[in-house]
Amino acid sequence: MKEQLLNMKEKASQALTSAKTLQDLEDIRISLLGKKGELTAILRGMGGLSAEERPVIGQLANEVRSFIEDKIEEQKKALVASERAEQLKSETLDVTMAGKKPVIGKTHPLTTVLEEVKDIFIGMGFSIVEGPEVEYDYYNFEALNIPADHPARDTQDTFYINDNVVLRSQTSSVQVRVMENQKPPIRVIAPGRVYRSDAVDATHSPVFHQIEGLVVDKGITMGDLKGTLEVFMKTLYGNDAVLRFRPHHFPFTEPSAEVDVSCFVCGGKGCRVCKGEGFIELLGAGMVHPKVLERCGIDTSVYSGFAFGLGLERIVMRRLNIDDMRHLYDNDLRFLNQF
Ligand code: 2NM
Repeated sequence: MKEQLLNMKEKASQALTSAKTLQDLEDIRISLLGKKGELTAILRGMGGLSAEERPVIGQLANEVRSFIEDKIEEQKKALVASERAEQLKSETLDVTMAGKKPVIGKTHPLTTVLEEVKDIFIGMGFSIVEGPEVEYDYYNFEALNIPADHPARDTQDTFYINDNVVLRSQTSSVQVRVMENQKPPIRVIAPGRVYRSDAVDATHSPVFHQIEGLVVDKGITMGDLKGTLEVFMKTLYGNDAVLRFRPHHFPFTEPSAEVDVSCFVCGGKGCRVCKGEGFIELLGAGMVHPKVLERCGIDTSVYSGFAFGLGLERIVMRRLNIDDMRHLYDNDLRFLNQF
């Protein structure tokens, strides 16, 4: 029996040392020290021992039991410690490691330039106004002195929702609404989407963006228009920019002008960009037609005003040297990420 007990101790020692998990340890404990375990089985033979041998074997059996129990405790501690060490290792955070760069979008060039233009006019005391893109033909045409037989009203040129409702072809409709609802002094900028029944090509799109300005107050003259546009242009194109006014016709302004800016490439000498002109067409402008003011309930014996309108796409294309308008709408990141 002594042999058996010592054997068991040796075996137990090896098995416990190589136990990998707490469950392994428990399994071993049960198989050795449990009710149906090895030790119980060995001790069943105690009955056949002599009176001298019995206490000796009994003591040895106790020693083996407590050896195994100690060994289990010891091994348990070691396993728990190494598990904890593993866990700590796997959860280690290296705060010096380079971070993952999040992919952030950026502002579309149309928006960037629009914001810039808005800022310039806000700096001169203008407010930003918005209005409906689906508009009564009254606000888009009639109120702006564009009569029923005007070519702009042709279905070739304008998208009609029904006889009285159109997709606005200019944001002047917003300014008519402002003049109807606000007393002068009025200083507003109306940026937004406008629609024309045009085929898509490098310089045309059925949807594009306009920025229109309107000032109505006592004693407003063409001089105020020139001064305002001068500040706008010089802020946008630099102090060397020179404006040129050419006589023109719009139904809603009188007198009307087309306004050019000196070529930002050659400075006015003439080059490929300005096609030898030295100037580049920039916007339309004029003194608001008395008929337009009167129809909005503004007394033309007291008030006068100027207005202007420009296409946002054209300014962006020129600024960023983009030769095809379609690039601005394709949402191709390979293109957009260049700006
Ligand atoms: C332009 C050119 C000239 C314009 C006129 C008005 C209003 F509502 F006051 F009559 N708003 N915008 C105007 C004048 C627009 O675009 C080329």
